[in-house]
Amino acid sequence: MIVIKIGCCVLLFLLGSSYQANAQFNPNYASGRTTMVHLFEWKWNDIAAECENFLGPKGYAGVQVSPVNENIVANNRPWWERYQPISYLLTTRSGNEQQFANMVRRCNDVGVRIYVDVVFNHMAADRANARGTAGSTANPGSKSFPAVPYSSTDFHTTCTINNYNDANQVRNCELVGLKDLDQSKSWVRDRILDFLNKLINLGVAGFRVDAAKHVWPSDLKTIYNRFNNLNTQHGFAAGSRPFIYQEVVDLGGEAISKYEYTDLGVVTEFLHSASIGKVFRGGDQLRWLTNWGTAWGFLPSTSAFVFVDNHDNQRGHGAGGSDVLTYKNAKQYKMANAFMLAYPFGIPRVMSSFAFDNTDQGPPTSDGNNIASPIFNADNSCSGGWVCEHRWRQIYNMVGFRNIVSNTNVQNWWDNGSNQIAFCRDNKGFVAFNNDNYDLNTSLQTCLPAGTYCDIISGEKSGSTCTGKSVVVGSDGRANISIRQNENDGVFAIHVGSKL
Ligand code: AAO
Repeated sequence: MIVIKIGCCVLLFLLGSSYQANAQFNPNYASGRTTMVHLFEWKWNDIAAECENFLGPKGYAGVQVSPVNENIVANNRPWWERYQPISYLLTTRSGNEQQFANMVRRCNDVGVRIYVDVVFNHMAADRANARGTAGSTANPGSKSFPAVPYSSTDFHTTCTINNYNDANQVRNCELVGLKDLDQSKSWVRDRILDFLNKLINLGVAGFRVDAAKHVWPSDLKTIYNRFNNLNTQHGFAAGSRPFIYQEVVDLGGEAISKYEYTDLGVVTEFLHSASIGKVFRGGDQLRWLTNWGTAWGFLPSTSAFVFVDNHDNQRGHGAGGSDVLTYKNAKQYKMANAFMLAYPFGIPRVMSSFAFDNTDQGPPTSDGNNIASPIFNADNSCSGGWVCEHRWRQIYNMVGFRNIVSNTNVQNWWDNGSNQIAFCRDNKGFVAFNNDNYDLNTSLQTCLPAGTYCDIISGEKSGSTCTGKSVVVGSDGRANISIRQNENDGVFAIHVGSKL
């Protein structure tokens, strides 16, 4: 420990394990990148190609991949079978270990990091003749998972979570019947660490910790502190620690608080998802967004992992309720994503979905079992059952916007007293929104140098022309901004890179 005294104040610089714990807040993104995408249920080979063909070139920083370890095979192959582990073998419907390793290598090579959704709160729930995606068998009813191996002594005693006001119950009982591992046991910790350190050695940059709310923070701390450093052969600086973002649902009013986890890593901010959905659905006025952040009850920016929707709440699982916006409300969804990406708050994740009609429906398949690859259209969009929100111009161009304006501040906030707002990010970018049912058409301060700029929402720069709306910024930084109420998009955005 180094102690420095300055006048009245004593600053302590802690080295060693607590220094390492701090580094768990850093996503380890390649320089100049800011935003990850969840490629929900994609196959490893398809993600590798997507890193090279689209994500790298468009400036995405990383990919959250679906769980990588062996899961139970459930009838009709619902998406949620992947949250019922059978073993830590790296074989799922997304691919095998060799394909996973190859994906991590290829993505890192083009500056796109891989984050794994890791499920270690629990194993699979009761099921007769349980069989996994790598061919392992188990008997969840007797808590026997021989392919790890785990036996009944590795689990908490059987009880059901039905009261979220009882923290002991939430952490020691079974979430929807999933066999609840006891992470205070050294055998259990060692198996989890073998699994996670193997992923680190394969080159991943961090983890989404599934159901972290259901694990004791003290047990998580012990596990996190034993993570290996990131693999320097994948371009990480020596001593880099895995990025940790923990799934803790806290909309208020329950026994467990998100703040119990902020010392350990970043935490999912579900209030951000619920609030941004409410605003852009018209339940709150856009002008109130002027203090977006902790004033809304959110975690501090550096602790907050933010998203418009996730794989649960886009289909009514988990938390956020009917306020959550999804691809099914395309105009408002694009506006919410554009605001999340334009405003300097939190560590954002873009959702990329497959289309669904019911909440259990799994990803598109070729034969009812094997996951089908997305089909790419000439305009960058996907078909074959894949929505690919991350390939919507209005979203990927705002990822580019966030990269360009990073480390700048909000300036010149403007609103019309209702649902039209605009702001600058220093002199790097300008964005405007119209969620009123009448046109926005007025002169606004863009803070940008004089010139003609291409709106990256209605189109994009193509050589020396713009495929969408363009605008002339005068020598005073002002421009006439127009977003008509009947336009496809309620956003207008320009930045120093979109100058013609
Ligand atoms: C499936 C079947 C079940 C079956 C089970 C076992 O659907 O019927 O019993 O298998 O055979 C996913 C699916 C589950 C699926 C599971 C296993 O969503 O349907 O069960 O795989 O295959 C809680 C947890 C949170 C969890 C969320 C879904 O705290 O960790 O439930 N999310 C993660 C994953 C998720 C996964 C798992 C965990 C399990 O992202 O995909 O499950 O690995 C309150 C609490 C929340 C709680 C919700 C649950 O939320 O605060 O902590 O989330 O209840 O409903 C308002 C409140 C809000 C409240 C919410 C809902 O919004 O403000 O606080 O209402 O009541």
